[in-house]
Amino acid sequence: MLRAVAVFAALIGLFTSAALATDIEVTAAWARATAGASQNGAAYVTVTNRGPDTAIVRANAAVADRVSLHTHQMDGDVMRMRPVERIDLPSGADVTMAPGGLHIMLIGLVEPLNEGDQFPLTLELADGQVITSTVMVGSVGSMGPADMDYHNGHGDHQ
Ligand SMILES: [Cu+2]
Repeated sequence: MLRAVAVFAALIGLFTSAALATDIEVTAAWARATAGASQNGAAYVTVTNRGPDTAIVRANAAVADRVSLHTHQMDGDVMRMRPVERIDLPSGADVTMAPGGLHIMLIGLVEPLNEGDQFPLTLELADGQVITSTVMVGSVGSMGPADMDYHNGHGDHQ
């Protein structure tokens, strides 16, 4: 299992800015390009926690005026986004954010997110750790790193 995790992390290493802290690893950080004139966006990360229970309690990114932790919940027949105070990172678990579920809401984007862009995202954890990852921006309909051409998308953007 550890080997599989390591290989997976290596495969998507170009997305990844592994935390210096040893117990928490962000193995994917991505966003969709914004559609049309949308002022808001969302980022998604996968976090592996090899340490004790903790939680994401805050996120920051310079690309947006405000960044908040969101989930989706059914409200009657309608799926709506809701802010959450924390996103739990249980010990030993992988927590994967994805469209339709947990996400990091980017409210009031400074400029649109375009496919191929990348930007830093900082996560603050309940135990005081601060982890900065590089978010890769995929297509408007991207479902995650697996369908993003990260080999061409890395490193030499202005
Ligand atoms: Cu949201």
